[in-house]
Amino acid sequence: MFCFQCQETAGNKGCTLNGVCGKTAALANMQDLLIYVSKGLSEVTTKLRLEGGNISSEVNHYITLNLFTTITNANFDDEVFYQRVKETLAMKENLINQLNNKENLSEAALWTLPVDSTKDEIESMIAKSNSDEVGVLATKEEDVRSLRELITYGLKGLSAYVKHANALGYDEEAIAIFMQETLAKLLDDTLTIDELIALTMETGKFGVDGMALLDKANTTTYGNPEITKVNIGVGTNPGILVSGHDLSDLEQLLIQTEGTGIDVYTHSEMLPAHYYPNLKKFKHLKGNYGNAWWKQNEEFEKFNGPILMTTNCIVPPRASYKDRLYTTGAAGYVGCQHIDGESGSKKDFSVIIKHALQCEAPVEIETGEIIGGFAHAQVLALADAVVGAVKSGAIKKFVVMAGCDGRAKSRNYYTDFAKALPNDTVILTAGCAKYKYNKLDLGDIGGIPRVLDAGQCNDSYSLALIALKLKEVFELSDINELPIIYNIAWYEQKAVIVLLSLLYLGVKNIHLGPTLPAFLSPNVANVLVNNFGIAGIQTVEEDMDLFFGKD
Ligand code: FSO
Ligand code: SF4
Repeated sequence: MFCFQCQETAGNKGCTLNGVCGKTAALANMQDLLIYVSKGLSEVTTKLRLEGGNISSEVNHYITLNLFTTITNANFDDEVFYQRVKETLAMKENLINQLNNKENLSEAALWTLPVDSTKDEIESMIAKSNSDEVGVLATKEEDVRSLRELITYGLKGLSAYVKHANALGYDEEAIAIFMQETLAKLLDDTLTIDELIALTMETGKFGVDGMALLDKANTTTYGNPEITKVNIGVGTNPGILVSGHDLSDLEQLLIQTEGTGIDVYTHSEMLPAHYYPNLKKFKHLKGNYGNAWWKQNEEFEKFNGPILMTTNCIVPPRASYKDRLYTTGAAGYVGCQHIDGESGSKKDFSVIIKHALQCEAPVEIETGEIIGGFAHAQVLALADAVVGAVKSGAIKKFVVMAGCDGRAKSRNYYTDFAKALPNDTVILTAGCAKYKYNKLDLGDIGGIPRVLDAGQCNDSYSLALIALKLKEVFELSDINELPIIYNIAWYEQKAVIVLLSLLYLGVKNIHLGPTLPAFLSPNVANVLVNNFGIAGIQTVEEDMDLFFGKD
């Protein structure tokens, strides 16, 4: 195996024996094989479209979900990958038969399984997944590999956002076509470095489109997020804890638990669900339990009731609660029950509900409230106050601290950084990075809280819209003239698409930590540094001096 797609990769170089995330080498290779066959299928869909053929939304959604399933911490179940590889190959066979011109297809598009038996099929998949042709190191040239992986991880992040939009009935074929064309291009050895850099930027453009689509899906379905205080304590009823990002799964669970005496709690990235009018209306949506994804071992143990993982960010569960852990959608873990159901279809959560009724109420691990709901519509409703505060000098700077949280001790930087910020600064956040400072009492500026939480990682889109609005109000010609500092924490591939989207929107001088991605080769990192001013982080003291000047 060789995997360096997330920030916690071993030695900030690459996981080679097994994953820091808990992924085995065999699983890592099988995930790479799924990407490989998805590229092969995408080559065929792309060629068929050029011949005027029609590709069904079923195929589009299937490829999207393949990418999502390989995101860090999403799915640890080998069987799921065997099945998806097999189905991907079957779809491809069917489409290849429709191609008029079958010349010059790549090995990824041509590879098939033996037809004899399931056992042979799995052995054949394993052999292929272990071969040199599959995986990151199949690309020998370092800069080409770096750009190919940067684009692949961007597409993986984008796939998650698209899948959530699809679940709510929103779709944009142009995004699926771009994703497939790009996957096909990643097999093309004739692409130059410059062409790959251009493709990276184009990925950022579609990142913006994907986040816009999800924003439309979420706000049309559930209303615009509004300022909301969220309880972080617990009640006395048994509870179900919902983690991940899929609002549609949460809504269905809320409907199915109504009147059962069960309270539903959000965890980690599901916290922003409380901000949506059509979700907060459920009285038994009781509060948010715990913190960011990486603390789940301890917190899930104490929760007492069943936990539903709707997307990525599963930490291999302890035996003490493994039987209470359920997965759905792209998430999966061997030995944990998976709730089936296609994207957006009606799912039956009765087994979880029955389980919850036999459980004790959660152990209270903290008390109080946190405040959020500052997505674009809410902030624009407060625009006069915000603009007034900037004009009067009450707010000197905004600091975008969106992104992810993670296990590394070095991430305490973000807590210390938030504490050290001058009192006339406001933090704009989205994603699970917020758990590093959203329970600090940082106060407010004339009633405007100093931490404005827009929502999930995809709601970084809201932060971009807010920046664009401020640019317009202050009549600036360049978004970079705004008094905004970008100090973003990353962990997995959704943060990659957020980064590429911000670059596409023209944002410069983004600081990225706690480490720069291992998949950036020195030359590719230089391109980002020279063209976009991308930089890492230093100590809090050094960064305070850098951003605010020495006293
Ligand atoms: Fe991931 Fe980051 Fe959204 Fe967190 S991008 S790690 S759980 O912010 O959330 O999916
Ligand atoms: Fe390592 Fe991250 Fe890959 Fe897991 S996802 S194997 S931790 S690089």
